[in-house]
Amino acid sequence: MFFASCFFQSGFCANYLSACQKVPDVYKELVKNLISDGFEKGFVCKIFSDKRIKFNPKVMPRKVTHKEAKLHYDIFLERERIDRARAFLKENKILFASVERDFGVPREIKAAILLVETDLGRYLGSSLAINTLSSMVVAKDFNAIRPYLPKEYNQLKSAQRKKIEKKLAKKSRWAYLELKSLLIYSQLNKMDIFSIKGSIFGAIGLCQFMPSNALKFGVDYNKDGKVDLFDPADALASMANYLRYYGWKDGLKFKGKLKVIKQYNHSTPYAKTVIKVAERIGSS
Ligand SMILES: [Ca+2]
Repeated sequence: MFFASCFFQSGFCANYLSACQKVPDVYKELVKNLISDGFEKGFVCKIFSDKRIKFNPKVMPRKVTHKEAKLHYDIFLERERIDRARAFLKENKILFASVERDFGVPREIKAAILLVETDLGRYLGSSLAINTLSSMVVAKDFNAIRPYLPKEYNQLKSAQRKKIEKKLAKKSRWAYLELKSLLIYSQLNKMDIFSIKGSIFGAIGLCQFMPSNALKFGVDYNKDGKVDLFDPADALASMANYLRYYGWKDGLKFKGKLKVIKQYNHSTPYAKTVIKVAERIGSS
């Protein structure tokens, strides 16, 4: 079918072939896999031959050595941040009330998650999600990422090395699924993939969803025909939709709340911080 259209539309064909030839070597196998998984060749080659496509081998070591529990969450309890969260809630009062009515998750919890995740939208990540996820997919070889690992990883025993190699393979497979979701998300919502910034692990939007969750839980709350997680209305409703799916309901006790919020980020210090921040936002 493709070659037939190539035959009749030689201009398109030439563009397509030259785009595929420009795909950097590091991404050739990835592009091949995406095409065999059903993505349209022209679409994938155009993206991966773009000058904005970068490979960052430092992404994967961060994923392998990341320790969530060590992060300092206390900063989110600072007065200045709580005040800003309260002001944000006030500015978006109608939206928060509407989402709370439709999904039943308290506005203070949502504001607290927004504060912790993206500082209320101030920090949405500095890299393009496509680059972060693609880099993670291909950076699965231990020797290739070795220079970027912390010193303690320099002299690993064979069993430890095997463990890391297994972890790399697993994270690479995970990143591939997320990359596919990101491509689908951008197509479905007609978003330019090069406009989608992400966290160091490829989470996107005000609510910092991984792309697979954007597809599963994303809500077009402002009814403009697309799920835009960079839009406060869609981001808040999607977040509430996610929390409701994982068991948020009225009357949850502390342990129940903790359990649901840990589905958002698998860290007890994170979940405890969100609850504390929400309490402070709500108290006058
Ligand atoms: Ca929308």
